[in-house]
Amino acid sequence: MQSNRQTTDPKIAQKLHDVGVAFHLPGLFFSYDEISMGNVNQTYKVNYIMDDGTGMAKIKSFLAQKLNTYAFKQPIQVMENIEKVTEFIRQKRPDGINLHFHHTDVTGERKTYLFDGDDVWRIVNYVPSVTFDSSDDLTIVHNTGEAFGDFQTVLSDFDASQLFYTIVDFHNTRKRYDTLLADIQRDAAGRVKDVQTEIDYLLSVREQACILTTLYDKGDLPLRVTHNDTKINNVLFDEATHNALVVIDLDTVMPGLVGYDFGDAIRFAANFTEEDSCNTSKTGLDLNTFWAFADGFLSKTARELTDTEIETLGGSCFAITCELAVRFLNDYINGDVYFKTKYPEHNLIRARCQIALAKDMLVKMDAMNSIVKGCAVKYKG
Ligand code: GN1
Ligand code: MG
Repeated sequence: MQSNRQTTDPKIAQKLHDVGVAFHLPGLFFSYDEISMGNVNQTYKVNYIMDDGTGMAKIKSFLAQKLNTYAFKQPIQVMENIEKVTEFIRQKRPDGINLHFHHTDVTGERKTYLFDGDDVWRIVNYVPSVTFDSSDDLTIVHNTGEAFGDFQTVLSDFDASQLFYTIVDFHNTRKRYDTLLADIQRDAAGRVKDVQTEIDYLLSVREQACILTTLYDKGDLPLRVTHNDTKINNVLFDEATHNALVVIDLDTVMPGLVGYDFGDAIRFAANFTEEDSCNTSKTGLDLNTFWAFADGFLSKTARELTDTEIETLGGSCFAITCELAVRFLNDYINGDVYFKTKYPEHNLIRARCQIALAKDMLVKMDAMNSIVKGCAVKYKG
């Protein structure tokens, strides 16, 4: 579940207050909670008191986010993508729960971002909800699969050429490997000598891990509009019914392959352990969770997917898991410059956990492929 940390740092409070003024948030700023979810951006729930229209006070909250401009070098392009995509979804689903990004008019122009000299900020509506980092409840997992499948379906007629590549080659596994190899040569933090086992494993499975990149380069997989960061905690659920409400974290919505979304979701949700567990003897793929997600996802997408796309969904889980192992290991080697870390070996532990998961996926690949095939037949015929 999402964990919020109650803090009262006066500097942060002042900054959030000022950001709220720039975005014309109504009412009186009175408190904030730091939301500790997410490995890249910094998120705060900001709470305002205002008149409820009858002279009584009510509390209304918003989410303020500071974008990580190390990860997102072109934050304006990120916000332009998000504005286009959220507007498109709102027009198609006017009655659904949607994300609304607030505007400034600091320079006479309405913008969904504020550059305050150091950082880029944005404000989005707060949706009362609950999130999950994992779930044993297969209905919740199924709902997550439906939500990400539906996200892709609703954007299937969105013109992908309108979107910037907010992080170029984000899921280009082969380029991720190339970067790892270059950074091993640089050895900026002097850590390569400690991670030879991990490097050796990842290089030994390189071609299998690059399956999506290879098939795309051959022209065998179509480009779609994908979310690209399909962790289960990027879906908001109704607190009471646990129905999925809305998909969040649209920073990486870009043209992509269906396997990116399917593979990343499984890597995160169907692992017996958290993605940064140091107890890798417990790490592995839970086939029940896999089935629940696959059934939900394919119930929304199977009719649109090509046979080749469906055939590569199982392999895409292995690909994206290895890709994340490469990225975590790469960041460890570089001295932890990209992902937020809680302790010095955090990225190495994450990489080891992804490697353990990838190994278990290979053992279970036949079962994964059979489940995908069964779901596809059920929904596609
Ligand atoms: C980052 O921001 P967050 O926590 O949703 C990362 C993803 C990784 C994930 C691993 C822009 O996602 O690619 O899969 O951490 N996002 C970016 O937890 O790099
Ligand atoms: Mg993200």
